[in-house]
Amino acid sequence: MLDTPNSRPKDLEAIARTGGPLRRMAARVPTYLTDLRENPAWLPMFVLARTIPFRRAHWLTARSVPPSTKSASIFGDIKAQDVAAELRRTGIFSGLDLPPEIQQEIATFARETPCFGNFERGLEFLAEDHAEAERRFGRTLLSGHHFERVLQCKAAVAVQQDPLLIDIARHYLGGEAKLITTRTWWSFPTKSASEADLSRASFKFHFDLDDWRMLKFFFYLSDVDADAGPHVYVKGSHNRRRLKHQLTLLVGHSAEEVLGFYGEQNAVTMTGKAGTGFVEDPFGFHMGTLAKHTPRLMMEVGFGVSKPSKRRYHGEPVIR
Ligand SMILES: O=C(O)CCC(=O)C(=O)O
Repeated sequence: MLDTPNSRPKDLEAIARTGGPLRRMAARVPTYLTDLRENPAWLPMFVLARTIPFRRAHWLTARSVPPSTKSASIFGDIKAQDVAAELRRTGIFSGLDLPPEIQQEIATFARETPCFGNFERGLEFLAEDHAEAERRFGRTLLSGHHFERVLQCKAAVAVQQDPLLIDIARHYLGGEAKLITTRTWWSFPTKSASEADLSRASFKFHFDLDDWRMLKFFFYLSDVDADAGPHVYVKGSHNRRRLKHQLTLLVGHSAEEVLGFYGEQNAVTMTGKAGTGFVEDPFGFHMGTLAKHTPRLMMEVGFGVSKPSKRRYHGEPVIR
């Protein structure tokens, strides 16, 4: 989930993220139907994977881990077992930093390749033209995704294919772990957002429910300080769940409610220089915050255990 509202009521994804609970659920119905048509096994996952007993039962089906490949990783000598152990304990591991030349190549690609605003393919612009694009489209543009264009970038593909990532995914999720997402996107600060846009966009803790067991690797491709939209993760919330958060239909919950239960001291704000990388179990509560002054450029590589959704693969809410 990303922080991308805009003020037009016809934008279902914006309502789905920012409206009241009933409107949010109703707005997601077409998306759910698309998922169901593509993969009927999505429905039991969607209904049951939010509950701890069913998740634990599913985890018992994990296949054993095949031997690691011997090929060298761009991340150096990090042990997948150690990362998986930390993931099991806290839900997040940091210290997977990109080599500078890889970070620079992806950042250059992202600057030079037009992106799509607010997940809409009709809103295409170059990141440096963001202010002009907002005027041209008459819309607040909070995000810009490159969708499948990311695969034109050799360095991004090298990250996606790095042997350490699949090795960590297998040690954590089981031998059947497979690639399910690869995306790059900008999160833009914007002058034209109303106060309402900003307050809706900024803080919404949520958990991901795209598969039974998932892992997401995130890489900052621009420097991210407290004002550049850092990612926030609530440690421990991946395997301890308030009953209310298991029986809810909604994945998003207020910061007050989440921090009140899982503990403010467990919320980690991930800041770091361009190239900083971390991996998390996205069943734990997390969120992206709004970039206040400088755009944030991010890459995500996600792993799961089921057939990947075509819709989600490059971050697209619904394939239109
Ligand atoms: O933008 C971010 O930092 C968070 C992305 C996110 O919430 C997600 O991929 O589920």
